[in-house]
Amino acid sequence: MNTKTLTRTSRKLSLVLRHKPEVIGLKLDASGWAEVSHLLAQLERHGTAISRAELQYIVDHNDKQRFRFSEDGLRIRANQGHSIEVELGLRATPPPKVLYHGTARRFVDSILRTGLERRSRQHVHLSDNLETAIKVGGRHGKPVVFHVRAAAMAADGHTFFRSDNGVWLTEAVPTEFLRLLE
Ligand code: HQG
Repeated sequence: MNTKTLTRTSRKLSLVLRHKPEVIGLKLDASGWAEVSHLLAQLERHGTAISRAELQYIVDHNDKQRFRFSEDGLRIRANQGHSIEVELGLRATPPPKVLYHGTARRFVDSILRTGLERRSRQHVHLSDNLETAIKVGGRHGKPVVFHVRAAAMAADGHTFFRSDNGVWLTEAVPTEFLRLLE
């Protein structure tokens, strides 16, 4: 599979496993899992035929490890990033002292007014390093980074989760825990 096809197929997987399974008539269970055989059949039916081995390759080589197979290899799901309601079953985990959130400059005023909201996704996404935050922010425009006092939030009763691919997730970040890094 060449790089272009790989990226295109990986994007399609993000779409159907996180946001719109219905575009290929895919069914996810309450925890976001799809049967691999059903996924491959529906992809083929909708013009994106790939083999089981190619799917394995995409899962193994995905830059952010966005997807994972179940232990028995029969099911697949996205590790995080869902907009559809799924129960990932992640364990509440104490966060590090500081986490980061990258966003675009044009969202700053609004974020300083209302805090970080999850918007269309299930959680606000945070990273434990600046580099990732800058990259995430760059997807939306000129990147800026917020410093999040995560341990203080946890002490205040906010719950944090860490997805299988290392993204920190929480419901919302109130303004008092946010500081814009200049
Ligand atoms: C912003 C990618 C105005 C928020 C990344 C963000 C991540 C507000 C945007 C994952 C706001 C939502 C998620 C407020 C939040 N006012 N804007 N009060 N609160 N926002 O894409 O965090 O490559 O849903 O700052 O790596 O950018 O897809 O979230 O800019 O892990 O695997 O609203 O997606 O992963 O945008 O990215 P998104 P995100 P993948």
